[in-house]
Amino acid sequence: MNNIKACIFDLDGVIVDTAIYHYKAWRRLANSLGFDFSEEQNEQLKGVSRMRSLEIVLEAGGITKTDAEKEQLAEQKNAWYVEMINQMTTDEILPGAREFVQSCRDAGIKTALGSASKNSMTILEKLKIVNLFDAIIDGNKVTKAKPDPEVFLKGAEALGIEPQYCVVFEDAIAGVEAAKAGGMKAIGIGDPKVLHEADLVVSGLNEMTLDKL
Ligand code: B16
Ligand code: MG
Repeated sequence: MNNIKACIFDLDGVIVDTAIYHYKAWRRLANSLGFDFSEEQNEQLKGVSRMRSLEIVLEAGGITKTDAEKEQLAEQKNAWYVEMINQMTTDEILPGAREFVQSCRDAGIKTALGSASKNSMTILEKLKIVNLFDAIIDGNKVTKAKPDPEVFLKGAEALGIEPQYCVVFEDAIAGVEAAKAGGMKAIGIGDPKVLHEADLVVSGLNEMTLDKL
């Protein structure tokens, strides 16, 4: 992976783990509609956009809703989710995340956030790490969800670095695919068997060092 000039980080599952809060909010929504939603089913929602997540939850309950109803349900889930992330503290940054992003910056490598979440800014503020990123591209700035490369291409553009010099850190299969589709390198965070399309897989940013780039 020579010549890396920029690192683009996914948020949920890479810098912080908000999956538990997403799960609690989706489960509460499912319960309010009369069915349960398991932690196992929740796995399918990682890295997936809010509306697509809602569709998966409704499918699990065998429920159909109109578009207007879906908007309302997604809004309700988000309100519950936001209530929880507003309580987050700096302790919730994943091990090694702050240190690795900072080491990239110290080495002159540009850094960006590339997340599907429309709540990225709130989370970064709670963790007090807004300033770790030269560019922040989140769910409010993109129209196409991963595996479409839009979020990462916009990140590269904002940094002024061509895709071939960028590496993306991702915990979701769709995110690794998005990086590859954008002509970038991908480092998976998680299980190598799941993220087999990645150029390298580590268990967390605490395992990353600049010489692995
Ligand atoms: P929101 P990432 C993703 O974040 C989450 O993994 C996914 O579970 C969530 O549905 C999505 O953001 C949208 O989040 O409802 O807050 O806009 O992994 O792309 O950082
Ligand atoms: Mg993720």
